[in-house]
Amino acid sequence: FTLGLVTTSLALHAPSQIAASVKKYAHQAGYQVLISMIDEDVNQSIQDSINELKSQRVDRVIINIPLESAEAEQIYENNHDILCLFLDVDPTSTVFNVCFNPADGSRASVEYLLELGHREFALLAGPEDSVSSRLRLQSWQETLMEKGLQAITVVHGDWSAQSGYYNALQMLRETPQFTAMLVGNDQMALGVISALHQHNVAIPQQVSIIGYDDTYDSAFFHPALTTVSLDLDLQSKEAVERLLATKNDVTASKILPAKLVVRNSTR
Ligand code: IPT
Repeated sequence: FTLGLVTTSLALHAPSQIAASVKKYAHQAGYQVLISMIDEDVNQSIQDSINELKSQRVDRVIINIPLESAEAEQIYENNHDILCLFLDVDPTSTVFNVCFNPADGSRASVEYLLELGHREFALLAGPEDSVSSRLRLQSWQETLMEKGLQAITVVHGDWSAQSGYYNALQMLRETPQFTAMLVGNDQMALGVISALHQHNVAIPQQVSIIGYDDTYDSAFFHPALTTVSLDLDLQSKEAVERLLATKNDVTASKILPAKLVVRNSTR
């Protein structure tokens, strides 16, 4: 038995952790995993990947590509001969999915920083064309707005440490008055930490930083990163179980919680 995984770049920590866990749980269930990696979220190449997997007699596929609800529904419509489960869509979309609540952890991180007394916020979101990135940003902004606050700057990176580094340098040049930064993922936070260290900005004494993901490395950043923890292993487990348990297209989606983990990058 073979299960398919169509995934975004495995150079990113979260998708590579997901791929490792999908493989682990599929193996436990007696399934092999065929992985097809896509770099750009172009609809056509996702279909190419799916076709490739179909030609290898795969009939159940996990799709970890950031997709708008309409795009995911289109993929579902075009592939009635296989069962697709999506990992990176809006959890309220109608397609079969196992996704994280994009609001709970984002909200908790803003509230935590507000409790610590922060008022000057810089927001470093992920790419604009990623639905999870947009929903995280939206929750940060809504939570600030409820307190009558607004971020002093909002910029977008591409999830990489390098983009975190360069965006942080830009913020230091243009809007250096921030005392707290919310970052869309831990890899970008790693780059931010590096830029701040270089400019002798002390973390957390001068600037607090909260990341997002809590991948395996995040506790070993310097300082150890306060972040929103996504249980990617659990997401993979739920996805494999639900995909394999499904009979006659009776699909049960699931929303997983995300929670703030406080370490040493905030005060
Ligand atoms: C999401 C990660 O949070 C982010 O860091 C980045 O790796 C992105 O994936 C890549 O698409 S996790 C996803 C299951 C929402």
